[in-house]
Amino acid sequence: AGAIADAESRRAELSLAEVERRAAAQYPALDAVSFLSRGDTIRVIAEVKRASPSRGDLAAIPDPALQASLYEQGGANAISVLTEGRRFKGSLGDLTAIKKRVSLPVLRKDFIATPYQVAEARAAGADLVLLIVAALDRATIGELFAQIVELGMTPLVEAHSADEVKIAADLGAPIIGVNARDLSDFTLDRDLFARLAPGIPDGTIRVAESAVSTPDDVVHYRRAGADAVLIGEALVTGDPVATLGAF
Ligand code: IGP
Repeated sequence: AGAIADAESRRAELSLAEVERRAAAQYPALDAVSFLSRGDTIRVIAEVKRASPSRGDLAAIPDPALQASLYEQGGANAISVLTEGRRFKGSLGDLTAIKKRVSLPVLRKDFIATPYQVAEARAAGADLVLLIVAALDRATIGELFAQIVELGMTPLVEAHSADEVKIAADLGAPIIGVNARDLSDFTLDRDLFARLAPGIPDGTIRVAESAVSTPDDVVHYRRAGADAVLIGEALVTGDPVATLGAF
């Protein structure tokens, strides 16, 4: 409900037509799949995240664009930006600023529920958009998925159960993320990725999300078949270049 209220308040600022005009005027989106495809080493999606409902304030991040450029220097393959304001203290302005500074694909990480938010993501320069299966009904996720592709962006579809992986796979998601954190009660299950990965079709980029903080965690997910890991907290609370170097 918060995300919808946020979207409503922004809608009062700019019309959908105006946002779509700005989206059409952007540089074309980068092909995130080529940046994240399986290689000799695991790929890293590095997240700019100030706070979360489960962990509270994490870091001030006075200059999100500098933060993201440190990730790029550290060897990250894509950047995730929390744009949700109320609980994560992010904004679309963060994404716009980051996109101007890095040459990696940038993910809009938010509770995307409306076509307006998807158009807004592209207008801000996003290359990828998160869709959370648990938060969307089948018709809506299908429509948003199609719109993301239509705008040249890549959907990253997040699942938390075998049924949700099936929904993501049926959509033809090029990238499927398994979130170790249950968004309904914030509990962590570090073995969930290993259990769900076999249900993710070959050719899909498999991403392990959340609570990755040590090189051992990365090795654990690599062994379980992850092509990429998505890391937030560990990079905003420590030295990002050193942390990424250790991975
Ligand atoms: C990053 P962590 O534990 O490294 O900070 O987690 C990322 O997985 C997490 O921010 C996340 C998230 C989400 C946040 C994954 N899916 C959906 C908000 C909404």
